[in-house]
Order: sequence, then C-alpha cells, then structure tokens
Amino acid sequence: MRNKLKALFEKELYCITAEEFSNGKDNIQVVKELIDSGVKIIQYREKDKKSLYKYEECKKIRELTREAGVTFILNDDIDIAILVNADGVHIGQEDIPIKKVRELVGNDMFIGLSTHSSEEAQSAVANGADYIGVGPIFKTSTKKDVCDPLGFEYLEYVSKNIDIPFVAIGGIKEHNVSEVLNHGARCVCMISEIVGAEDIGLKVKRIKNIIKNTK
Ligand code: 3NM
Repeated sequence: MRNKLKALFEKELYCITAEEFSNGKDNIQVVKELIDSGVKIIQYREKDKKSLYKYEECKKIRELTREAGVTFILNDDIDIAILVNADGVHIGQEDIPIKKVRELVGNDMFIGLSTHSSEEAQSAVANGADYIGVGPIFKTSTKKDVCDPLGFEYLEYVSKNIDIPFVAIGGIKEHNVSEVLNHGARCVCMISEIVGAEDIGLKVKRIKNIIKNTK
C-alpha cells in the first residue's frame, strides 16, 4: 500500500470537493470537470450535508471515478466509504482512532490522517496511517477549525523524517505551489483554488504544468 501511494502521490495534484466554494456548481459537476481535466486523486469532503445526500453523491462519484481510473477518497464518512467501495478514507485528529478505522475498512482501503505537528506525524506512522496530510502551510479559510499556518518548517520536517507518503495542504494556490514543492512536497492538495476556479480545466492544466516543471 505504501509504495502504491508513494507512486500515486509522486508529483501529483490532489483535489478535494467543497460545494460551498464551487460557485454554484454541484459536486457531481465539479468531479466531472476534475476528471476531464486529468485530476487523478479526488476526495469528497462535505461537513454539513445529510448522510443520505452524501451517500447518493458518493455513489455517483464512485461510478465516475471508477470509469476514469481515478482514486476516490472519502473524508470522515467511513460508513459511506465502505458502502460505495471508495479507495481510501481521510480522517482528522478528533475522529475515531486509526486502529479502529482499520478494523472497519480492512487492509484494502487506505487511511489518510490530517497532521499538524511532528508528534502527530510520528503517532500517525506508529498507528498505521497509510499517508498523512501536512498543513496548513498557508492561511486558509476553507477549513474552519484548523490551527494557524505552519509555513514550511513542518513540511520540511516530514519530507526529511517521515517514511510514509504525505500531501501538503492549506492555502495552496497556483502562485505558491512551486514554493511548496521546493520545500519537500511531492503531492499538493487544494480545495478553493480548484473548485472555485472560473475554468477548472484551465486551472488544473496550469497547476499540473507547474508541478511537472518543478524539480
Ligand atoms: N485540511 P484550501 S487545511 C481540508 O491543514 C484542510 O489539515 C487542512 O483548503 C489541514 O485549499 C484544509 O482552500 C483546507 O486552502 C484546504
């Protein structure tokens, strides 16, 4: 799993849905545009919607991502992830402990965990996370209860000391993505910059080009 994820996250763009920032488009429309633009990793993240609504959307997104060979990850909703056969789940520090999540999802579904400090990163590894989120790098207003921006120090710590795949997140935009890559990230995660773009296809194309051309 670790090697598979390392390859998946190698110089890649990881996109997360958020209808509230999608300029009136629904998640299905956004996911179609992401897939058409060549995005390979999509996470469904909706904090305030009812389970039935999320389940129906995720069923549809699973079909679309499966057809396109795109990795589909669900945020928080382990039950929906199991029901729709997602590729992975992503959880936070205050969710069910990873070892318990593992009991539910088994070894075929990967588990990602948001981390914000070296202690959290080490604990994620010790508890069997398959990858970690590293952030917030910059200020973000997309995630409500997140800590202050961490800058590059924690990202550099992870890139040098943590042996599982990781993705950088938080306030990452087209204009600062190369800096994030230059500080050790191989995979960058974005919400508002992508789903809120006037032309998602064009935005993804430009960002993927920057990723490709940064060492
Ligand atoms: N997790 P945007 S920051 C979902 O640091 C999320 O763990 C974060 O949104 C973390 O790209 C974040 O719009 C929000 O800044 C990222």
